[in-house]
Amino acid sequence: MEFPRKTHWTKDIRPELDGKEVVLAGWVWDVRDLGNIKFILLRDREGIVQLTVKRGSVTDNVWSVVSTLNREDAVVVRGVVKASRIAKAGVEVFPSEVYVVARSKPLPIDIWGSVATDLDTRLRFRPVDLKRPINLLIFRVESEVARVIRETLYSHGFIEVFTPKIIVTSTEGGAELFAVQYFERVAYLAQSPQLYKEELTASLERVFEIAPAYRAEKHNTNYHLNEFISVDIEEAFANYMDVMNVLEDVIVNVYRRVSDVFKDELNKYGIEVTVPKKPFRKITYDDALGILEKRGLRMNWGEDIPKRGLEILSEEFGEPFFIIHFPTDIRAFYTKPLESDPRISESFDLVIDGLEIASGSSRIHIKEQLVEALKRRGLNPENFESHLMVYDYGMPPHAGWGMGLYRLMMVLLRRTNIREVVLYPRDRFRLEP
Ligand code: AMO
Repeated sequence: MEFPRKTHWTKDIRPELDGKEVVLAGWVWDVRDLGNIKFILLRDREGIVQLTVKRGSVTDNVWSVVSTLNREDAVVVRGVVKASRIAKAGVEVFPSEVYVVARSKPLPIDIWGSVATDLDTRLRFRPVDLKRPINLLIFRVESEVARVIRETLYSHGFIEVFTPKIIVTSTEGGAELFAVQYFERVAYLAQSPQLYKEELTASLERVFEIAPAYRAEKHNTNYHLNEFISVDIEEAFANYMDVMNVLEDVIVNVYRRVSDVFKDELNKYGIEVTVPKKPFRKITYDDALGILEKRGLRMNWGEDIPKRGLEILSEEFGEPFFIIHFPTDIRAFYTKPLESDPRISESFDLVIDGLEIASGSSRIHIKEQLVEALKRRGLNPENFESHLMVYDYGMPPHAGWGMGLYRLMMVLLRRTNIREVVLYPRDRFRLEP
């Protein structure tokens, strides 16, 4: 079927366009039939606009086509914009041509909000669920978040890189690897770009990557997935304090941009975005243990702080904060110990609303020390030969972090389940759609 090309998004249909001819395209959100007049709400990615069709003012053909419309039929509409005092958005469109380019069956789930559907069912019908206006908003925000992260990192002199996701070594602990058959050998899906991004500091100096990471986590929680988008940076000639500073900029810019661009739309769903202030509070691991003890959560030195502990600390501080100086032994082998006290490390986690959003550190850049660190953790340096090579040729001191994009989206949009901010989540039990 021939049909004209879309000229405007629904959100662009404003009273200022009064009298102008436009071509819209999207889906029938709702039809209100008052006999000789029909109101059709047309939805596209950016919003909803009202089409007004009066019998006698349109051709018989348009009237009969419009009479057959059902919710979610895909349509292309040519029409004239009219400023209006009665229509909701102060504007409506009077169609002169209507093309039904695809018909829709009744939907398997309710996207209009009259019936609540549980998340499991929604994810089963995810391609349909994604038509819901809140979801359109979530994923438009996610795109903007990725954009502002990129802009901020470029402004700090980083360039975007792409490292292999099929690899041979574990970087973040062996238990969580997915094995893949790689012709006659076994390979693994990358848990993070860690070793590659570190190697790149010896050539490209400041790099970042936004890419999937794969972890065979067995726990099925509201904030773990088996595939997630990791935002990673690594910077040469820098330490953990320097890269924490970059992370603060990223976070503040993300919150500010989302607040600037989406404030009104988010308010409709009761979502408020409060822009945090720099610099973020920094407490040491030891301080954290002290505070938790006072609040009745006793921990042994050297244990990882549990989720409940992070929640208590967030209740205490409100704003995003860093925990720094973790015990060296609970961090990955590449983490640099403090020169003054090697039991603790130049490491940090960023916590927002009781959730770990990012973690990072200064790295060991001296080959002998790195080999020692591998051995201390029972890892065989021979398996890391291709990585260790770069340390022979002027490896600069460096530091970096990794941030879970979906975790950031969760706290930013105050979603309680990470799956809400993922198009097609991969968890312990979900491999499709
Ligand atoms: P880490 O293992 O802490 O550090 O991961 C970095 C960030 O990634 C997110 N994340 C996850 N998000 C969803 N589902 C998961 N299963 C999951 N696992 C981790 C979290 C976490 O803070 N290489 C280091 C980073 C570095 O030091 O540069 C690393 O991977 O938000």
